[in-house]
Amino acid sequence: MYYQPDIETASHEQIRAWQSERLVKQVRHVWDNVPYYRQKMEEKGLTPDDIQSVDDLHKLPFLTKDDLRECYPYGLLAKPLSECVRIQSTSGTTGKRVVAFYTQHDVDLWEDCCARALMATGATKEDVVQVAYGYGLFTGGAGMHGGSHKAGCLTLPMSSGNTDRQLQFMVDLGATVLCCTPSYAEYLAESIHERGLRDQIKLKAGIFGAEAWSEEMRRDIEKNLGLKAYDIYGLTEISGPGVAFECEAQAGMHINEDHFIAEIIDPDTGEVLPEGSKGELVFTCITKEAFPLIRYRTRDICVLTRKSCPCGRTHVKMSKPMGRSDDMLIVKGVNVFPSQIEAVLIEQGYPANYQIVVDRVNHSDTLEVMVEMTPEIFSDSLGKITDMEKSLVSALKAMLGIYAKVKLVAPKSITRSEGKAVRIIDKRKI
Ligand code: DLL
Repeated sequence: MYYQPDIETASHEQIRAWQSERLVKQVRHVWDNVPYYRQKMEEKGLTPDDIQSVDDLHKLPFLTKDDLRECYPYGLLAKPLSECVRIQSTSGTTGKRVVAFYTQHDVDLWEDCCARALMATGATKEDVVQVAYGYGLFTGGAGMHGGSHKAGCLTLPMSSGNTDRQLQFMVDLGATVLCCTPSYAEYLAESIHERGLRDQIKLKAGIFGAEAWSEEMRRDIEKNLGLKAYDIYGLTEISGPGVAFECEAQAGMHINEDHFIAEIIDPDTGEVLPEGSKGELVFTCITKEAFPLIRYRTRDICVLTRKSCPCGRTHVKMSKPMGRSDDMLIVKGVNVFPSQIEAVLIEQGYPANYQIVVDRVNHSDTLEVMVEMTPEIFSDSLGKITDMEKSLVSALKAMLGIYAKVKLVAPKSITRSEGKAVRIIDKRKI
């Protein structure tokens, strides 16, 4: 059983004791096996002996996406490759992807976390779980799939897309739990309504995450799909979905504190902030073997609380992420950095004067890139604009993995700003 009351309702003191013991071991493991992090510790004059408990965590250096890029692909690996059984991946800042490695033990603990998320919705082995997160390098499909197996549910490995097939299986096989992004859940709800299938749907719970969604969206989805909608949070670097998950109280996500230590820091100074402060979420993996990131800066802005939860779980809760301390956008569930778009433009010979417009049309995100031409490119472009745009579309697709509409515009037509360039216009209301 993956609802583990002895762990999930343990006292705060017990949790801290586990964390201290595991942290000390983990720091030693990383020191011994990851020369990059060892050097970072040495630069701060630290050795593993300086870390005796969670109280010493703040002394350790942070890791960021830049460190991941510098160490790509194997530089942060803490186990021999021969002991790894899986990679998952997500986009990085300038083209280099984030590649996370897992031993079998790591896959197991990740799936345990996802199983906990499922059990928190009341799922049992009588349930039919439709996993409509993408399968493949993205962690959504694989994580929830493994969690569903562990929880003993009948698992429908649908992956994302192919809405007709999703709905056919949902009806024919009587799916009771739906796992997908909240925007896809909205789209499915609309398709169900259009096809008049509402009476044939048996869904009772949905586990939606990987992107920001509002309470208003929650109410809409709950009403239109006739289910209770739960939030789930995670990131590839730390394992994937299931780092934190909502319980029946639907008021914040419990972080699996027996595996991850969470801190909130001031994104500008790096100073650790007291409970209840809004700041950047930082994670330390204390049980992972292959890719055990220490003090990893997620760039997600949120608040942590230890207020007691009616569900009885004692693990600290995080609020929904309220934004980011970097410029990452999530479009159709895919992480997109303006720097990736800029790199493509420069590589294709365009000046880096562009504007990204993100919108949500019919419950689906749209991405448009307006690219300013130089006077030379402009005078050369007569009759060739469509081809030039097409070639940028395919270069962007190769970089980002999703379609972006491209519009080439005349020199000096993108409004100049007096301060920082306005690169992103996000029209979605979240
Ligand atoms: O999105 C893992 C995941 C899959 C989580 C399925 C939940 C469900 P990445 O692609 O690495 O991993 O993106 C991680 O997505 O830093 C947040 O900015 C954002 N994010 C994830 N879950 C939520 C959520 C997966 N529930 C990045 N609410 C994170 C808001 C979320 N943002």
